[in-house]
Amino acid sequence: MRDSSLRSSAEETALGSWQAVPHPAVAELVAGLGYDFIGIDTEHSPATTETLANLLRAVEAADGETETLVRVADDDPTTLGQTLDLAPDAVLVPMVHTAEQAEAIVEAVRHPPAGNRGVGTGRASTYGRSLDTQVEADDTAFRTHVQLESEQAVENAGEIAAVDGIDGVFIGPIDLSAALGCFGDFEAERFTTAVERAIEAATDEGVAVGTFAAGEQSRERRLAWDVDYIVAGMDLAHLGDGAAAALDHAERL
Ligand code: 3PY
Repeated sequence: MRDSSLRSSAEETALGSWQAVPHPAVAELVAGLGYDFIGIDTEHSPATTETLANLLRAVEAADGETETLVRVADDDPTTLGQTLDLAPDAVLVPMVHTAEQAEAIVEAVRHPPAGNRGVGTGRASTYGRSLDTQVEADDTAFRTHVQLESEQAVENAGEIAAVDGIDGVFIGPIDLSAALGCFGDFEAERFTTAVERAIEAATDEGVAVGTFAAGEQSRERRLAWDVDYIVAGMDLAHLGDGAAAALDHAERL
């Protein structure tokens, strides 16, 4: 099994929290709670590259041990390069459907000669002061995870996971259920079959497997899946649940 820091240990599932509210206070608060990682969303959030830099700083300042997994907006090489210049621990690329797409992603995140990522003078190279080590450490400084969330992606899960440079796959339950025509029905046979297939294929290739499990029911169910890391909490859900519960309580007094 290839080592992945998104796995606490072989027996223990790494637990993360998802950040969609792009404010450093949220990153700092949640990172101080003891999660193994914070997943920072830039696909479905208003976070800009500039805000992302401050979120990463806030997580690091909070305890120095919580890892950062940034979900990028897309697989565009510019998006990937700009994100990696900010030095997250891992990137998560959404909507990856084929091994060819995964290969192109690996090429985009590696500097020459392995790939074609441009050399930047960002955080990852301490603002240009360690360009040489940044390029040398290229393959080990961060990990690359891809999101499987379509029928085609599940069919190709083994090939995608086998691409050299892919460190993990992440099952997107909502999009996968939508793609399979059973949106939100996580008990549907075609959904559970697809999930089992994706997990088995990726595990056979020795890469980490993660997924969302941010609600109580999904935490219970998906911790039983053979996955290495889960997103166990989500800022917007906590805020909504807490606000609704406070209102409900006040109205009943
Ligand atoms: C999924 O669950 O499919 C997601 O990617 C949610 O953003």
